[in-house]
Amino acid sequence: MILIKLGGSVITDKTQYRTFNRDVVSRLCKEIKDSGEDVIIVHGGGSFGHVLAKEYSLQDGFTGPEQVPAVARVQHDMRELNLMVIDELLNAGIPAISVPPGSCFIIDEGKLILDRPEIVLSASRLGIMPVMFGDAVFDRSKVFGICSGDQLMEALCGLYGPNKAVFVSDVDGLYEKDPKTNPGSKLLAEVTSELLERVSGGGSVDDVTGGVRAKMEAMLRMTAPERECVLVNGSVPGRLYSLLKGEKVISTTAKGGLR
Ligand code: ATP
Ligand code: IP8
Repeated sequence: MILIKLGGSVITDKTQYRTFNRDVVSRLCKEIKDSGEDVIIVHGGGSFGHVLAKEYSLQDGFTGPEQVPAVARVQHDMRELNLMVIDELLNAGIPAISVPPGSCFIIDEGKLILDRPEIVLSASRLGIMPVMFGDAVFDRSKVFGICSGDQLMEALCGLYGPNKAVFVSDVDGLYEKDPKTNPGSKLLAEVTSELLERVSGGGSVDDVTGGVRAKMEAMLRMTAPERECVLVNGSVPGRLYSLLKGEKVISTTAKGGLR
């Protein structure tokens, strides 16, 4: 099976609070359906999650009562985004349900703990895709925190043991520098721990979960001899479909684990 994260950079406009890229999501859902592959999708927050989380420093946990309405608002906005993604999956003919990560995960000592795996497993055994997403989640020591879609990918990798993990974003892969601000930057077909040290890469806009660097670290941790971990551009029509069908496409593959 294949795990796919639809990144916030491709499903939303990360520079405009709560802007959903419906046409792109609709196309990506059709590409996934047409591939005929057995997949589970996770999605990121984009401008439905990062804007308020950053404004109220929700990633740092509880620091003051002014954060409390923002925790509720981020959960609200993320559910709205998730239901819009689910709508497009259903329209594409993929039975899918919303699984807010707080319903089965808790954060403990900075780690995401899957304490109720039967919720996701019951859905997937029935042929229904449980769709999780980056969100504000309760934390045993910091009261709450932000769980990213990339962390969920790692947790689901442990649960399902996929043979491929695909991270869909709005760039062709990992570059030496952010291609949006450095147009001549070189695309890396493969990334290792050593190469990642030479890469510069926060998010292109406000991002509370570590941007492309944290994503590459998660991808490197997920690598295994029998598993391919790839970063691919979902803004280019047909590219995700081709990758799912096993064709070689422009992308970055993580190799060799995180050292
Ligand atoms: P989200 O975290 O909201 O789900 P995402 O998973 O799509 O979003 P981002 O964390 O936004 O991914 O990372 C992708 C962004 O990182 C790109 O839009 C790109 O502009 C930016 N970026 C910064 N540095 C680099 C780099 N060296 N190579 C590639 N992209 C980079
Ligand atoms: O977009 C973070 O998840 P990500 C979600 O996968 C929020 O990094 C709520 C900021």
